[in-house]
Amino acid sequence: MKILNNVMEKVIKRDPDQPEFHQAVREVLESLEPVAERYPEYVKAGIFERIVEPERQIIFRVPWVDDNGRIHVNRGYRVQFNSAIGPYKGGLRFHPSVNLSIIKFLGFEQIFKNSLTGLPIGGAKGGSDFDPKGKSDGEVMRFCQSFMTELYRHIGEDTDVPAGDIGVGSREIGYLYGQYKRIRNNFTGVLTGKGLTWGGSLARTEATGYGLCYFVEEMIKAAGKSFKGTTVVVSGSGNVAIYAAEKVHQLGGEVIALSDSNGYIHDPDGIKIDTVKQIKEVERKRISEYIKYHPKAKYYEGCSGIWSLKCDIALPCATQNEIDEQSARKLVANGCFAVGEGANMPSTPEAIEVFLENGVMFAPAKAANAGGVATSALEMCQNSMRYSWTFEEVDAKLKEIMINIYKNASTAAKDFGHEGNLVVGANIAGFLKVADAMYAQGIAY
Ligand code: NDP
Ligand code: 2IT
Repeated sequence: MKILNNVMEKVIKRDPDQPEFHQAVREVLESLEPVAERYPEYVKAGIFERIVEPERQIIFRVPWVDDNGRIHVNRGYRVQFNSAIGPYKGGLRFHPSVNLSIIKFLGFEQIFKNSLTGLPIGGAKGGSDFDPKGKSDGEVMRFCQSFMTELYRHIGEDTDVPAGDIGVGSREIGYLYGQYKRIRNNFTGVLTGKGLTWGGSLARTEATGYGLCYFVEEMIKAAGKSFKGTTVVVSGSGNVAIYAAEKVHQLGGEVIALSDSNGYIHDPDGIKIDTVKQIKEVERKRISEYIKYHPKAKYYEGCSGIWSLKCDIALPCATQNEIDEQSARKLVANGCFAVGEGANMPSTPEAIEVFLENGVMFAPAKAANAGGVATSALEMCQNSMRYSWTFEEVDAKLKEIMINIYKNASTAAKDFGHEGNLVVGANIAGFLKVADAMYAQGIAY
């Protein structure tokens, strides 16, 4: 019998309606079986039971008024999952699909990801079922102000430091920060992803996408390969996707497709990143607009079709569970040799199984997309020093961090009998540091 089965059973019994959270916990617990065998003291100290239960969960009402004077009510969340190794840290997601299961899965993964960065940050996540799409700047601003009017009492530069995620970019961080500062009357690094003129870090915008490519580059280098001359498919067309695509180009690969929640574009001549930035970052329009600028490119409705395009490397950068078993099989059949997860949990467990069985090099999200939060931690560091580093300095630190994460995850995989399996390696390497800290800090009787 597996040692950790009963932990999983309790998680399901306690919250039977949280499938995404179960999915994230199951994967981690399965990876941690050899750790539970080697360290019975962690089992005895209840580390596994404790780590799957958030330290604190806050759910609150967010009322706001639209441009026509109508009142709307959304639900806000902040799940402060684990503070063993540093203040709670993790993004805010504004998307209509947001619920407690999704915020808990993201917060849980964040514990291990943040630990992997090597920097002193705990795990958290938050957000709302508010949909910024189609809203005016004024509406987004009033929503953010209302959201922060509750959130401010739960966060702080040494307590909990939120950032962006889906639907929360520099505009939203600006409105949230303005409201925090107004209420608290202090200028501190309480949020990351701030603008460059008010405490933001150079390279934070690019960090998740760039970091993903640095990680994948290191992973495929071990097999004697590189991005040079490869064909790459990137899903999504938001913050992570855009800067992953930009870095792929810089490293000599060709990105041929991007998507959004309506469909995908295929440009066999290579996606023109400047056009995508103009459409998505400046105009906030749909990715389908791309074909107006580049008529040789084609647009297809529906997002999953993007995985049937022939490519060498796939970088899912949109959302959870976007690659299922069928899509994974198509990628394998088309000769894809590496997958790097820019999004959080974009591959289903069945899809991961297909990749591993077929020898596809697989970079799991916790490790591969940790560059965003790592650079957030570098932003916190610069805020504390009241100083800022150059782009080159931050980018160099980011690259070093991603290479170290790869090394630590592959070493842990080998050490615990799963050589080459970075899913197991990242989960174990991330866990050990947090478990050690929880063990040392004891429990309150
Ligand atoms: P953005 O809001 O900037 O972009 C999200 C992209 O994904 C958009 O193209 C969006 O399309 C698409 N998308 C969102 N939801 C869905 C859905 N349900 N189905 C299909 N497509 C969807 O977010 P980010 O780029 O910041 O985040 C992307 C992923 O990366 C998320 O999983 C996030 O958790 C993860 N991540 C982000 C980090 C960061 O620093 N920003 C750090 C680490 C991970 P549309 O415009 O149509 O909604
Ligand atoms: O999923 C993630 O790691 C993020 N959205 C970034 C979190 C952060 O605090 O920068």
